[in-house]
Amino acid sequence: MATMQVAEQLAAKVEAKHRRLGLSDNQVLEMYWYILLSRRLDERMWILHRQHEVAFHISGIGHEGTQVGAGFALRKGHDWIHPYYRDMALALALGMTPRDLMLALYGKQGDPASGARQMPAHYGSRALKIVTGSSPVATQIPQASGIGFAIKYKGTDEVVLTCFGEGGTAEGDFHEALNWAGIYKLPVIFLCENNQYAISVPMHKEMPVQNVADRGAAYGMPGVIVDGNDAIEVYRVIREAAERARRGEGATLVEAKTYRPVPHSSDDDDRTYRTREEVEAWKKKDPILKMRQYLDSIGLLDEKRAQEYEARAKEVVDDANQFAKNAPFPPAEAALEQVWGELPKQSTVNSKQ
Ligand SMILES: Cc1ncc(C[n+]2csc(CCOP(=O)(O)OP(=O)(O)O)c2C)c(N)n1
Ligand SMILES: [Mg+2]
Repeated sequence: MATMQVAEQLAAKVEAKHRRLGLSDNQVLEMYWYILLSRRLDERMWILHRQHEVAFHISGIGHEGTQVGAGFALRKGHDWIHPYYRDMALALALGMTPRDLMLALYGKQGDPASGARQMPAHYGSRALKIVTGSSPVATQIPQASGIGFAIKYKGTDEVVLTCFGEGGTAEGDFHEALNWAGIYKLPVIFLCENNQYAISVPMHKEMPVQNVADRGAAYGMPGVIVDGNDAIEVYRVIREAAERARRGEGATLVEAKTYRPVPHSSDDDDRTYRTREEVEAWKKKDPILKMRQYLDSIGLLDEKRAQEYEARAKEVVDDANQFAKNAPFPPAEAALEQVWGELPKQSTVNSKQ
């Protein structure tokens, strides 16, 4: 019986989906690591908010499969990323560190996204070509088309990925961005992380069509639907979109169907607009579970190894938490740096004036 199981596992491994897609065993385990790390970091951020350690948190819980799948399909520090506020796992997969993200959460000196000027979850790193966003929903989408235009103009082989929720597709910015990218065949991947809600508004009140992907046709680009809780599937779809963009065939709209099992933000109470049964049903399709089941089925992650991953994640999260907690706040005069070329005369913040 044991021999049978080993034989079955070996056969599954040979045909394992990630291998057929060109991902090594180490890479797929690394994907699991980032999904898990993001989840544990995110959970800690919720706790810190409830302990009044930090002022605000907006979470990527539930979206990690989509984001890590997408991140692995792109070239770190080479392709451009224009994320939105749920993209913590994407930021991690592309090279931002838990310390970076905790510094932003605490608003401490050294936050690479904005030098502690922005709210948390405005992910950004100049070195990694991650463009920090604005708070109004969907503004990053036409900016990503602009980056796509610049890439095409310069003739480089970069692509740009931008992410947004399905609620964001009701904004004019979304339609203008896709129209432009469609006309000029820009190397852009539009990734909609469809979690079924825009805060308390359910999808059927956000748009008159069944799928966000249906909207691609109106702008002359493919609209692809993917299970957003299946990181390997997302990897496949985003990689295809990136290859298409690099061949000069233009943009792709990808809709990753997923769910946000937690409230919209630290300031939301989701019990007012959806049932607990609905939330529990989605938790059964959680991206961590899905990846664990897959890795287990091909003999790559047994219980013991999974516990080692958990212990390592806790260590990394503890370290980032302590690091940011102990870090200094920026000096008051830093608030005006990189805002004006010349400080306004009436400025009282800068003691040198
Ligand atoms: C232009 C604009 N309108 C409204 C808001 C308030 N707001 C912040 S997030 C959000 C919901 C967006 O939903 P969706 O695009 O589906 O993304 P999700 O939060 O579900 O990931 C809203 C209405 C905003 N920030 N900007
Ligand atoms: Mg949404």
